[in-house]
Amino acid sequence: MSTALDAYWMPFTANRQFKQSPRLLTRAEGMHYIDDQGRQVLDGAAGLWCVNAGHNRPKIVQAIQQQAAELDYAPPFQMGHPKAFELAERLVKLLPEELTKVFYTNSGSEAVETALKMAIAYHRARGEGQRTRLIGRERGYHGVNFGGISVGGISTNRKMFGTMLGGVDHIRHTHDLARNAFSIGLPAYGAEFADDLERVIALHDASTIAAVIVEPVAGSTGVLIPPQGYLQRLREICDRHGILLIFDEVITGFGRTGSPFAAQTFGVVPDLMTVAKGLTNGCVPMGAVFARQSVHDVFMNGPEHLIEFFHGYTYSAHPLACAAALGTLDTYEEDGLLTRAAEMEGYFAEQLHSLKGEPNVIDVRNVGLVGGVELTPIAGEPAKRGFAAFLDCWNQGVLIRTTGDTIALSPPLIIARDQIDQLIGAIRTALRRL
Ligand code: PXG
Ligand code: PLP
Repeated sequence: MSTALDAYWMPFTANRQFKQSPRLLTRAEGMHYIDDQGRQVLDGAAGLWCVNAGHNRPKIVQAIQQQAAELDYAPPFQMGHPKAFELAERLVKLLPEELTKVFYTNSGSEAVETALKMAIAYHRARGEGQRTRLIGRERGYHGVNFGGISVGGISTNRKMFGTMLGGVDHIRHTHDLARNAFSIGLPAYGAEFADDLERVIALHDASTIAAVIVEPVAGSTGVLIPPQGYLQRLREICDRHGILLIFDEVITGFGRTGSPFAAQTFGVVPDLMTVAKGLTNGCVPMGAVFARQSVHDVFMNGPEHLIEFFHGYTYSAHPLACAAALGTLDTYEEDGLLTRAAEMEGYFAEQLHSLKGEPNVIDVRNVGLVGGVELTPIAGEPAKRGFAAFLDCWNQGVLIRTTGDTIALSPPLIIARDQIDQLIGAIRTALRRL
């Protein structure tokens, strides 16, 4: 391996550790990566929560190749191309019926910024321009741009970056090890954590609040499953106070929880939904915001020659991304992948929860094909045990994701039972020798 590693400043990476002992992926197919040593590595993370249909699926590859040769780029402002419209129509058919409009971005982070701006502009267009406050949740992850880290609740992603957005507050997170450790599926306790929104509303007054944003299942912070009834209660409180509810489904979208979207799995429909990742199976960067008709329609006033929403990206609705997304939806449909997590959930949960009792395991959490295994931190050295588990699994030919001292599993939705066994087996082996 002769390529110098010096120039590339890697994102969310321990750069010095990596460059001393690099982990390079060179090919992929189905459930596996191949590394630069020719080793086969089982993908327990769907890349980074995004390759839901598995790697290098032929329909997606062909769609991208053909599109690149046919229409390389089309400006998205005041112009269009057919696949952008076709994709939006296809997406709306998968969504809860209330969500009928699609706005394209290039990432989850951009989808979040877009949704936050939409919420504020929506209230202003309705004549409630004083509703500018945004409410997030502790431990939330909403990407890394300024709006997203402001409403986000991960302190390491916030502390270095100054004061961020003003007018933001947070409700408490839903993690409750004392009552809910080792819950199978949705924890029984904690619907009342939603009432913390009433505290924040009482403090600021509802008339100042534009929107509340939460992940239906918090992913990056270490897989926090919503307590039974929690999301319903958030919805009720938002409705009572005229506050928009935004679900950030960047991870949970496209089949991860057993339905196309977590909104369907949990039976709660937001006003705005952000997605990315699985939208294109991770193959070309793309995100989107889905909006209720009623939110969209508020913007559609004023003279018809004027732009209604002063927002968009050079690469919104990029032809390659639209083609990749259409190929992805075809693949999901043909293989029944948007509901496959519901079929596999029982077996996955059984195997995952068999890790209870292994050294340092203090909680196991699951929904659909998402799993969390929380480990006791090494005293005074947070995240060290988690990282050691990651490296150990990598050496065994299994890619997992760890965040702090929690292992987060999100395998491609095509995973077979024996591959679930291999994944859990590698973690068990790692835990026993750490
Ligand atoms: N919202 C949510 C809920 C996410 O999970 C984003 C927004 C931002 O998406 P982009 O495409 O801008 O990265 C995400 C992204 C991890 C991990 O290790 C998760 C994400 C990104 C990086 C690492 O859990 N999720
Ligand atoms: N910076 C400059 C100087 C630009 O001209 C643009 C877009 O025209 C941007 C940033 C934003 O880039 P994008 O639309 O890819 O987000």
